Amino acid sequence: MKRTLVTSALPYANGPVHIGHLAGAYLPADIYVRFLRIMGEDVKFICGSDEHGVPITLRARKEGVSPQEVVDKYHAQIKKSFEDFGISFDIYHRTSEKIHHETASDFFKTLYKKGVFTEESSEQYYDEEAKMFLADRYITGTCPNCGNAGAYGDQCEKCGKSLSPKDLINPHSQLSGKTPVLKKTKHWYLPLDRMQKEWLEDWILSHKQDWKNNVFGQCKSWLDQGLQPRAVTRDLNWGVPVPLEDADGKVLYVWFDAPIGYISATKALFSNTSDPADWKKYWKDENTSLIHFIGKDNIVFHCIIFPAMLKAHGEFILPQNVPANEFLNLEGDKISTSRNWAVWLHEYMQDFPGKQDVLRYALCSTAPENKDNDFTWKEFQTRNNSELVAILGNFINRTLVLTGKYFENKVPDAVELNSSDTECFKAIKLAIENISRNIRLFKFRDALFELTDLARKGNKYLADNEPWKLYALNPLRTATILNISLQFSAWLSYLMEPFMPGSAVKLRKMLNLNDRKWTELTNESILKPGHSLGTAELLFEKIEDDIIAHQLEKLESSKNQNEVDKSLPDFKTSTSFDDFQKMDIRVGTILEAERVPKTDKLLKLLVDTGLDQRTIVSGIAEFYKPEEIIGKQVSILVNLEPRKIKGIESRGMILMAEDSNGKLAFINPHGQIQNGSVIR
Ligand code: B3M
Ligand code: ZN
Repeated sequence: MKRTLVTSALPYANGPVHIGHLAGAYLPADIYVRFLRIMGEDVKFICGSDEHGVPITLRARKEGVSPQEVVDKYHAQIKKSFEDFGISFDIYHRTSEKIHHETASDFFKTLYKKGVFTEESSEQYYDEEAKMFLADRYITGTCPNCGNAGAYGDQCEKCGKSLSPKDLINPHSQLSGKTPVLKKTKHWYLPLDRMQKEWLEDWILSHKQDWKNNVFGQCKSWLDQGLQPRAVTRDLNWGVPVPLEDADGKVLYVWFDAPIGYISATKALFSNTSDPADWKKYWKDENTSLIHFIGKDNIVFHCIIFPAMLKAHGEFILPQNVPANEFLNLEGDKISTSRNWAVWLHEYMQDFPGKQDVLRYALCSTAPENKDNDFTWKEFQTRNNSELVAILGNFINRTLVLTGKYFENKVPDAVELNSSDTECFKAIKLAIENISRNIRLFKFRDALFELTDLARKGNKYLADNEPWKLYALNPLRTATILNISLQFSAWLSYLMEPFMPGSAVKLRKMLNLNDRKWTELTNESILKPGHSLGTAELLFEKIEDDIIAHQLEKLESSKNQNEVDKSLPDFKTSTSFDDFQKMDIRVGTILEAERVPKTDKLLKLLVDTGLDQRTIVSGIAEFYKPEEIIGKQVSILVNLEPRKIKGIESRGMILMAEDSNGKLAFINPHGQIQNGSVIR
């Protein structure tokens, strides 16, 4: 029997889940898994909270609690919101569990003993009082570029300069306030450069046909730039300890341990069954298909790093597909946790109790499957009122009410089918094929369109035949029309299951139908004449304008009342207008972009300032890929003194906005404007 293991990205347990997460990694996976289950296939659906890494420790510092308290709080909230919404994981686990620490440690030890890792020592800042090495953001000092006293180890707030801790003048630790010392530290690296040459490039290229273009394209650009060795350990005290003698105070890099969380969660799933070793069938058997559902920002970890780890280990299968989605925006703006610009899943459940399927339908209909897309409350309302209520709900309701009215709520006989009747069965057969094919191709939008189109055909068939007018003249013909409309309804109740499971159950109750696998539905006429129906009720309800207006007000007000983020830097000392006037800031366009070799953070840009073209080195590589920023208009400080950075003369600075988690975003004009325009 076909076996499939499906995973969804493990959400960081440092905040709630929002609709962007659902659209990206959880809803498509749930649709896929529900479909495989209905097809009678062997599938397990794995997820859990990702509870390590600097974002967790930053959140803990911001909230003045321990990392464990942070993950306990958000793990519970995330787990509950998924359950309430109906994402049907077989297990929702967590990486702070012992079984995960053991699994990740064993995995690391296996690679270590096989000599997979390279080891490199380097000098890093160490806080002798706090007795710990300092992550970049835990070090502040004076910016060598502009003299700002509050610059961080990875970037200066004031001039936006990308820094490394050793660039800072008079550095001091954010933990103890003391001056840190440089101390030798060793880390272990995954030799992705060597693996690319040996097998990884060929393996990725072999997926050109079956992986989505957006996924394959991103992997190809990573390969073209040349993969670099990737550190798999960190000097942190929160995470999975590195299981080696000379590694105290070091933990596994969060992106090394987190994907192993899929394995440990599968182990946990089987730990209380009759054969706990059964988990191996899903990770070590070549007959299993491993499918990772993620957002596009996780592609490199699931298509390059995790497969490299699995292959190096030697006992595991590699992912068969990674159907990553692009990003979902909200009302024309990026969803942002720090700016509270999001529709939180737990809040949706409070505001729209029982309407999980409406959000599932809206998010699937507008899913960012191949490009970023936008969620608007207006479209949410339209999808509900014009499609779910006016087509699907209306058709079902009229069919059931008329059957109750004319045929004592029993399925009437179909006699002497004409061509319009037989066309209906052809439409049903075609819809089953198209929905199945599209789901297996991870084209959930297209699959859902087929479902809605089938309902539209049923609705048209009923409207064209007007049984409510016909009954007095020709009850036999009316019986046939309603019999066929009831077959439509019965098929819709099974075909909608992967997309809208709650409505499927509700409709089957009205039809007095039991749950069945699609493979058991061998006859086009599911409902036999004489079958008693249940009680008709509305499948969907109209959403009124005031409900939508309230959501828009709530969004706007939450953006304005954005929580005062204590980890944001304080305002700087006041400055004079004359000082400000000395800076010449222009709009410019990025013409070319490439990574600066052997650096993680730097991009070399060629920009058009309107008056000239010049090279600028910018510390944005962790947030932007070169190919995605070419042509973008940006704000540039053009009269900054030129500086040599990694041997490249950089003439000016791209101005960036940075949120409290250190994420960077361009400051660009709203709409195109002439290059060289002066920013005042
Ligand atoms: N915790 C979530 C993210 O990057 C990250 C996924 C881990 S999957 C193993 O949004
Ligand atoms: Zn500076």
